[in-house]
Amino acid sequence: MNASAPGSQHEWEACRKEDDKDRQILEYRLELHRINLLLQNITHDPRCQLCPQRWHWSWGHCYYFSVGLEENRKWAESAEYCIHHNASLVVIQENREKEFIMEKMRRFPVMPFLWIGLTDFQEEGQWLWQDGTALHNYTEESVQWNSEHRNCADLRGDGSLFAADCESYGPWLCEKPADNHMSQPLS
Ligand SMILES: [Ca+2]
Repeated sequence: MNASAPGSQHEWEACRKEDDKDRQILEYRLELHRINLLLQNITHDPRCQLCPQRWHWSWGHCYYFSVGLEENRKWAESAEYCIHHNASLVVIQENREKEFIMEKMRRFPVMPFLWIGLTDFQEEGQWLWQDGTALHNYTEESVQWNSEHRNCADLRGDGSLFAADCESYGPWLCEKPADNHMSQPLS
């Protein structure tokens, strides 16, 4: 009988609405929690990062400067390091790539040179990049100090290239394509 009284009915309706509201708030909080977890997973997921840790992204590629991170190596050992990380010693194809590298080199206090993926040990004087392309195809620069015993090119901070003894120890620069689709430059 009490339940049918107008006052009680009103109270019951009010309670039900209050319950609905509480349930909705609870649902929103759960949803928020789920979204937070999702965001946390995404941002901590290495697949969502453009480059591995300590690699630098530029125009769809990842670059690794060994300076301050690894002991200096001979040219061939440097190349091996890159291959081991699914990369190669850098092949400088464009001006903007060279500028990116030079800009990075300026930030390191001590970086006399970097081993790069350019050699002439197949044929003296025929400088070839690791991908088989020739030096003169895309840049005016010549490799200075070349001789029969200097078959590995090093890159200086001012962008110039020098021939060096491949057995010398130095820092190096690896390069690989960034494999995440988000890393592609916007067109
Ligand atoms: Ca040479």
